[in-house]
Amino acid sequence: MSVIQVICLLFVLVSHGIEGSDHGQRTQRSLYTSKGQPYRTAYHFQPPKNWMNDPNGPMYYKGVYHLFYQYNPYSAVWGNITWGHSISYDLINWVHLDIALNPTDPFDINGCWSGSATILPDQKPAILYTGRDTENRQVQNLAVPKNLSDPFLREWSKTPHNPLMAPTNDIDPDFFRDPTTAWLGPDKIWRVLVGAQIDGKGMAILYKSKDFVKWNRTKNPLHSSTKTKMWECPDFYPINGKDQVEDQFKTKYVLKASFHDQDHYIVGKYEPETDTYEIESDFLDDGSDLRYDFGKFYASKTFYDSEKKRRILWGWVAESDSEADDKNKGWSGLQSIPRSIVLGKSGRQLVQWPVKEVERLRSKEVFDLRNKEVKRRSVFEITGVTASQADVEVTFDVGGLEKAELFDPSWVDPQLLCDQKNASVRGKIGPFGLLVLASKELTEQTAIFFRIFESSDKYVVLMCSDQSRSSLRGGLKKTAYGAFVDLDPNKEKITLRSLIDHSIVESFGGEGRSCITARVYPKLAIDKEAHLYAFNYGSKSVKILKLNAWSMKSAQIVPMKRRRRPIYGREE
Ligand code: DQQ
Repeated sequence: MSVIQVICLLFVLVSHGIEGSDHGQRTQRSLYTSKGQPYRTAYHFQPPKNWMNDPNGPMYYKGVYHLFYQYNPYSAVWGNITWGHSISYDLINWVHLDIALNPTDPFDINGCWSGSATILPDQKPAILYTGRDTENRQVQNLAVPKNLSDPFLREWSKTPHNPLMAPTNDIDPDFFRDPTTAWLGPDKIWRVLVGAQIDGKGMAILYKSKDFVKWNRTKNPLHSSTKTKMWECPDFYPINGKDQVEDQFKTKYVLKASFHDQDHYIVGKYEPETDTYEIESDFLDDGSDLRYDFGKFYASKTFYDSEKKRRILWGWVAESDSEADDKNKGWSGLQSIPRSIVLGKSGRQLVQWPVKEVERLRSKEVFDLRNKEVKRRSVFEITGVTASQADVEVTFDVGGLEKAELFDPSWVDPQLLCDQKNASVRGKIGPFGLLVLASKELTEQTAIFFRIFESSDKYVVLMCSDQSRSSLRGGLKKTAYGAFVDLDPNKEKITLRSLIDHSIVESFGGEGRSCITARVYPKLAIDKEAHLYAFNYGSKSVKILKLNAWSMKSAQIVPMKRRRRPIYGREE
């Protein structure tokens, strides 16, 4: 964005009177902590109160990032679903606007469910979303901004042609939803995918349209699977290449489907002339699928950021406490820190990294450690940072690999393996990593760690995020999430980054090749009582080449109010 655009935006914001909250003043967290809200986050996106699930229709439009989300305005549990709406200039600081889509018409009276935004060639944004109609059928609808000169696109009108896509005889009206962002083929015809289940098979049905209003279903779905049930929130996009039509089809395409509470993806080549998708691997749903995140992360959606030429991924991070807990808290659900997503060097799988903008929240004080040997069975504290609100990056150098334990080829599912070999199970090379949201005496701790095994032809790196000792509170799940990391420890160092924010820990292993997000609800390790440690419970020492930890400032995630103070994301 040019300087002139920034100045114009600042002017627009001041004239619209958006209330910001200076650091140290009101933030989404400080609004709540006085009311005993240890789990409210400080820099992850959440609405002021009530229920939130899927990210919807994220887009960058004329200098502003928009995030819509599935939102229940009345309660902290799922229901009465509308589209909440917030805007940002930097993907980190947000202003909450009024609800963008409410269930008002026969074609969505029972809920405005998930969908996506498409920027049409004449620079007009359009939203395709699922409505539940008067008969509770799932149908696909179109909404467009009422006033294109409003920079925040606050009001949306639903076209009188709705519904544009309705379930036909073979489509179960309960399994037909969540349209993707549409794309234009070389023939100038629009394509869009809708998630479905037909004859017990999960699939992405393909529709085509010349005018974005009249849509025809193609004979075959773009892809389907006998191994899965309903595909929710499909996503389909070129990776590596640009989204411009000229070279968009020369690159690989990712197809993501949400099922089984997890976001799975495959990579392949898309042929727009025939609308065929030639895949490199398929969904198997046996624990071996490629996944965006191996922890709590669902119904995600990407969008192309035309300003910074990057693809951004958002995912819904649900609570893992009880419904009664959510009602007590008065809220439920977070969004992940937006991640920039690229195809890794191997060309086989994706690599994700928190958007650079989040680093502006890092405070000046930093814990900086180099070349420290972490002896076998040892732990040390990382001091001087606010451990409940931190960003930690660490690089390990692991030698003596010939001592690694043997890998059993039947260990296909990394989560099962992390469950069996959680952080308290000592090993040879590993477990080593971080203990986050830990109490002083370590009675509470969330361990994020690695183990290295030797298989017949290579070393296997396992990454775990272990909640078995996360909280002294009863009734919480004690899952240990797991992922294999596609790296050769003989040739590469092992890196870990964790974003810690009161009740969420997002971890990125192997420079973002494997990601695990966890929800954590400590009883002792809250706010100033939280501590951060590095540990090695293996029988071989490991070396920390570099460890940096920063306290994180709170983001400004606040409702719009008529005040004079401006807010925008480039002020620091
Ligand atoms: N959430 C929406 C649906 C979608 C599901 C309803 C996925 O459209 O399939 O809130 O979490």
